[in-house]
Amino acid sequence: MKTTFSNINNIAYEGPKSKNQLAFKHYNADEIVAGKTMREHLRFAVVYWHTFRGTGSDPFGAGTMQRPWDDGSNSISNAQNRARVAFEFISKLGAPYYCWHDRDVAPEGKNLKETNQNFDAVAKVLKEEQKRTGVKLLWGTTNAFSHPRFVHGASTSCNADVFAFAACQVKKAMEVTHELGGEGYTFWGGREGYMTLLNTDMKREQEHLAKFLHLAVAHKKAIGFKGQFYIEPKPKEPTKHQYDSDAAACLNFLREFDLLPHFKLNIETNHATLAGHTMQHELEVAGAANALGSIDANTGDELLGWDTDQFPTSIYLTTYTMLSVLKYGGFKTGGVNFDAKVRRESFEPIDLFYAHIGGMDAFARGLKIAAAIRKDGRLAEFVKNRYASWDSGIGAKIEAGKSSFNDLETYMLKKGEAAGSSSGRQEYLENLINEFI
Ligand code: XUL
Ligand code: CO
Repeated sequence: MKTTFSNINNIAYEGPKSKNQLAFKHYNADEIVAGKTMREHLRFAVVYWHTFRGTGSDPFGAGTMQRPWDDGSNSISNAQNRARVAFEFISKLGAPYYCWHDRDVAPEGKNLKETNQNFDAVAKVLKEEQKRTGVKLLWGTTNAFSHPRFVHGASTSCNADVFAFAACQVKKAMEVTHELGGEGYTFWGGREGYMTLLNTDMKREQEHLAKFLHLAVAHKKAIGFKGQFYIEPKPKEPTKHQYDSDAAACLNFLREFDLLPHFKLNIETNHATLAGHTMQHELEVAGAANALGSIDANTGDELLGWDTDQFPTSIYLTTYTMLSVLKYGGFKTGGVNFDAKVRRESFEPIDLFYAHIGGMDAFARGLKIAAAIRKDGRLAEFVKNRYASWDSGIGAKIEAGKSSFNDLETYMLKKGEAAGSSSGRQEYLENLINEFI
């Protein structure tokens, strides 16, 4: 096997004083934080697509990545060899999970039958490598957006044959996920949206999307796959408007079509930004609906307006993310999946290590800081006290559903004014967070 990782040892925890860029300074997998090991809290996953298929190309230039193990061909043997290299990387990094799209791991054949055979041939190696290294599949997904057949979308295509083809692809990818012991399956609606409403029957397309997801739920049951289904919100790119535009839109869609019990959300940082939200906002929307499933960890560039998928290094970002994750009970089936790519300029294989180590350390710090803020208790206490008027008297009566507009009028006519609100203390709270950063 041709690999360039042979000169790199397993990445070890060396502590915050270490100057070694090929060591963890904060991620200490076995260290207990808030009752669980960091490994159990964070459940890191490496993505196959950016990390092993990313070429570094952009709209203005060709690929730049040096990947000496990859012969650039679409052969099965190249795909199988790439899988072995991927597992060498993931296990040296010490990430417990990985994620793929069907088309990342195996090449498309000349028809569906051949494509499925290619997938099986590579899945066999994935299974061997999972067994050899202990690395597990966090979730699988389908690429139903790159091939020209998906020009008008997949399940929302105007062409019913495209819906059928995408269904076959999801069926197969779900079956392979099941075979590999995957803990979840993600639906990101690559081109499920529109470029212009002039040619789009939006109602019909959304009904088709719901029908598609119901068929997936039925197939899940049929094959006995127990993993969690996720929807990944994103507002735009590649289309002008994607139907799964943000957490709130996804939840509304799932509720409208009776799909909510079957899905949780996979929240991605850069998608939140594109939707005009913070990651924290999206996590809170999902968490409040008991639908926070997993996260795609990355970040955007504040001066670039697209999905740059950079590795997360901001401690504020990871702190706020982990505050929400811990608040809603931590990951069950989900995890911190690095849907992130090294920059086009960072083309050497070793950059893959630097990028992931940095992301893992940033999340380890976010976890420790969030746990410390929760243990300190002042933030939660402040929020609790802020709503104290709801814990007794008129507030408790309203919350218990025991009041009417007439009651409230009697109450307020007697009282005369709604006074007594206290300061929101944003600056005080921002300073409190900074005490821990
Ligand atoms: C696209 C994106 C996808 C999904 C899986 O922006 O995030 O890679 O995570 O299809
Ligand atoms: Co993603």
